[in-house]
Amino acid sequence: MSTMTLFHSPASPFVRKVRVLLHETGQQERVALQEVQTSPVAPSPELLAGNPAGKIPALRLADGSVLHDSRVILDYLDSQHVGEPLIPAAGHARWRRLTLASLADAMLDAAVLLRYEQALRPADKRWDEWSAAQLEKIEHSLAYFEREALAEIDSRFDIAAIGLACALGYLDLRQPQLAWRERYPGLAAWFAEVERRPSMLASAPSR
Ligand SMILES: N[C@@H](CCC(=O)N[C@@H](CS)C(=O)NCC(=O)O)C(=O)O
Repeated sequence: MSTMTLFHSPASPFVRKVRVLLHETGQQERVALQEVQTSPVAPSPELLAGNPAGKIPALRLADGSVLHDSRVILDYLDSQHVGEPLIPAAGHARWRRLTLASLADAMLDAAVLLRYEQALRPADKRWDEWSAAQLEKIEHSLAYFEREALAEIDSRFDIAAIGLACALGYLDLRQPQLAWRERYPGLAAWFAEVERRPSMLASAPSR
């Protein structure tokens, strides 16, 4: 029976990270999904009650307390299973994998801001240079993963790999015109493998 509630929306890549980790660690049944509509200009009142920032994911625990954001939720859920942790407990591996996960999050931050710019901001208020700068952050991050971190990412489907997989999936969903596979064949080959994992299939965003 579910003892926790995950506030979510089907397309959120930050929520997807949580859902992938739940699946990879066999904890899906412990969490019920509760869909909320939220945006920077129209935060969900229900969500605000648990997360004053009005963002998803937020996870309500059995005692009624609420955890956010995705990094905190992933850390918590990784401490709740008996398998090999997906966040290394200590040492160099911990800081390296968390740094790679953070870079994947930075890509997601840029991609989500870009999406708001394109879908929410009135056309007469858009700032092209600002959007271009977000795209550049994504491009620099993709280049780093391809050239500096591919073997590391490929070595284990953990916190860093989950973050990158969800970021690439989100680019496909919202920025398909980027055609990132053409410039990053190593990432493309890696993603072709991991997007077939049951955890990725079960959490695939609806279009
Ligand atoms: N740092 C946060 C980012 C979460 C985030 O940006 N979520 C988006 C949906 S994908 C959101 O709730 N946006 C509403 C807002 O920005 O007010 C995390 O890792 O959970």
